[in-house]
Amino acid sequence: MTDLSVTTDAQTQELTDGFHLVIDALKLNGIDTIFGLPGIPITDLTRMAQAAGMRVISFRHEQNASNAAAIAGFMTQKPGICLTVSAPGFLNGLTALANATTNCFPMILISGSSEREIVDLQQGDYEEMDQLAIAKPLCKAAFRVLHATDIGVGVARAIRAAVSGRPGGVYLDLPAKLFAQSIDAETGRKSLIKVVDPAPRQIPAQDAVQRALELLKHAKRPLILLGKGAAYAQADADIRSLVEKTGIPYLPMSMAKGLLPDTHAQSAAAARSFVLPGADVVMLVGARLNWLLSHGKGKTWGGKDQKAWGAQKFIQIDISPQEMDSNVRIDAPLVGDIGSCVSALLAGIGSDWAKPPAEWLDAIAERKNKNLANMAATLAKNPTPMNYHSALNVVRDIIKANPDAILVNEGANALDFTRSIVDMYKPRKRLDVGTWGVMGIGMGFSVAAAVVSGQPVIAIEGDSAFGFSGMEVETICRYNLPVCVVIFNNNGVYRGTDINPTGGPDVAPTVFVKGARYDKLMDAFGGVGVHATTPAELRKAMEQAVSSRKPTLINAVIDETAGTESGRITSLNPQSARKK
Ligand code: FYN
Ligand code: ADP
Repeated sequence: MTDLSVTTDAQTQELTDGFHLVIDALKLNGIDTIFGLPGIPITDLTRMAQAAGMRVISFRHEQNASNAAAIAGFMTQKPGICLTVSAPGFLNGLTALANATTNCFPMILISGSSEREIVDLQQGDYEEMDQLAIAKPLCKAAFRVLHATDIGVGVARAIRAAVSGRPGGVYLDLPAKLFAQSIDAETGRKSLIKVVDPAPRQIPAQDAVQRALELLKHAKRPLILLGKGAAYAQADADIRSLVEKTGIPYLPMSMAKGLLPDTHAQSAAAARSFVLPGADVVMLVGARLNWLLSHGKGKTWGGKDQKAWGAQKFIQIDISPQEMDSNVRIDAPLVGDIGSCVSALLAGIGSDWAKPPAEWLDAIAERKNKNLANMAATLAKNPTPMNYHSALNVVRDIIKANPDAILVNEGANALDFTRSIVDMYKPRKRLDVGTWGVMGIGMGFSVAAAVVSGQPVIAIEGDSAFGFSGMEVETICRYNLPVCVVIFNNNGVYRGTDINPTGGPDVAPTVFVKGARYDKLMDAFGGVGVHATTPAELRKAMEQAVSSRKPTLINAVIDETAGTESGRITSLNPQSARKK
C-alpha cells in the first residue's frame, strides 16, 4: 500500500523520497494548491499532496488545469502549479504555459516524464517524448531534476524564474524514476530551499524618474494607460494616488479594468478613440504597445497611415528593459517594478502638481458623456429576442451589486461587448482572453478564481468559447464552487446564421446545433441549469446563483443574428481578393 505519511515526522521515518521532497519543497515555499490531472507517473504525487494538506484540484483536461495555474499566478503573485502526466498530458498543458508566458503570468508546469535512457536513445518508451526540449522555446525557463537531492534546487529555481523580473511560465520535468528514489530524510530536508525574496524589487534610477516627470509635467494632453502588469503588481493604492494627484485621464486595458473603479471621473475608457490620437504624452504602466494598442502607431494614434507614428511622446514603466522601443520610440523609459516606480513618481510629484489643461479634460468629458449617453440608451432597450446589450445590462447590474465577484470573460462579441458594458469596481476582478485573445481559458480561470479567492465567479462565455473547456462544469460541480457560467447562445461562432453555399447536408463551419440546451450539462452533474430567454429570467437566475453560491449554468438565448465577424477585430480577418 502507498505510504501517505510526510517527512515531518522524523523520529518514525528515516527515509524520504522524491514524491515527498517535491511536496515538501512546494509547501516550504508557501504553495498550497496544485491544479492538475492524475495519471502515470504522478498519480501518487496527487494523493500524497492531498494527504499532506495541499489543495489538489483535479481537472478533466490538462489545458484547463494549466490555465487555472496561470491565472492563480496572476491573482496571487505566487506561481500557480499545474501537474500533468507525460507526453500527451504535458502537451495539453503546454498551450496554457505558453499563454501564461505571453501574458506575463507566473506558473510552473510540472510534468512527469518517461525514462531518460530510453527516451534519449529513442527506444520507444511509454509516452516517450523529450519534453524538456519541447517546452524550452515556449516558456521563460525549463529545468529537469534527475536526483532526489536536487529537488529543492529545482523547485527553487522554478519559483524564482516564474516570479522574478517579468513573470512567466516555467517548465519542471520530473522523470518517473525520481519519485521513488529514497534518500535519508535529514539529507533530504537539508537539501530544500525556502526562497528568500523571490521577486526582488527593482528600484528605478533617479534620473529616469526625473526624465519621466519632466515629460509629464510639460504635457498639454497627457494620458495614463494602465495594463494588466499594473494590476498584477498589487500597487493599487499608489497607482490610484498617482492618477488622482496628477489629475491625468487614464485608460485601462481590459484586465486593468477595476484597478480604479470604471466609474471614476478620470476614466477615459468611453472615449478611447478620442484620447489615443489626441494625447501628446502617454505614460504606459504595465502595458505593452502590442497589437491591442495598434503597436503605438497608425491611425489609432493619429498617424497619417497604418504604419506612421503619431505625435505622442511615451513614458513606459516596465520591469523588462527590453520592452522599450519595441514598436515606437520610448522617450522616457522607466525600468523597475511598478510599485517602486510609481512610489518614486509620487515622491517627485509633491503637492503642487498642476492638473492638465481644462481644454483637454473638457474635450474628453464631452466625448465620454456622449458615448455614455448612447450606451445608456442602447442598454435601456428590451428587444425580443434578447441581444448582447439587453443581456449584458443585467450582468452590469449584478457586478455593480457584487463588486467582489470575479468576472471571467471569453468569446468574440461576448468578450467585446462585456468589456465595454460591464463596469468593474475592484482590481484583478476581470480575467479574460489576454494578450493572445485566446479561446479556452473560461472554465480553468473560473475554477482557479473561485478556489483562490473564495468569491463568487461569473463567467460570461460565448457559446463557441465555452466549448473549449465546457467539460470542466463537472469539476465546478465536484468541488461545489460558487461559479455561475452564463453562455451567450447565438447558435454559432460569431453568429448562427451562416449557410453552406453548396446546399449540401453539412451546416456552415461557423454554425452549431440550433437551440442547444447547455443548461442540461449542469443538470447532469447536480448543478443548477437554467434556460433564460429574457433579461428578467437571466437576472433572476444570476441573482440566485450569486446568493446561493451553487454551481450554475445559464443558457442565455441571444438573437442568432446578433454579433459581427470577430467582434471588434474584424479588420484582422484576411479578405480574399477573388470574387466569390
Ligand atoms: C468603452 N466604450 C464605452 C465604454 N467603454 N462606451 C460607453 N460606455 C462605456 N463604459 C467605447 C470606447 O470608447 C470605444 O468606442 C468602444 O466602446 C470599444 O471600447 P474598447 O473595447 O475599449 O476598445 P476597442 O476599440 O474594442 O479596443 C481595441 C482592443 C480590443 C484591440 C484593445 O478590441 C480588445 O481588447 N480586443 C480583444 C479582442 C480579442 O482578443 N478577441 C478574442 C478573439 S475573437 P470608440 O472610442 O468610439 O472607439 C476571434 O475571432
Ligand atoms: P495589457 O495586455 O494589459 O496591455 P501587457 O501584458 O501587454 O498588458 O503588459 C504587461 C507588462 O507589465 C509587461 O510588459 C510586463 O513586463 C510588465 N510587468 C508585469 N509585472 C510587472 C511589475 N511587477 N512591475 C513592472 N512591470 C511589470
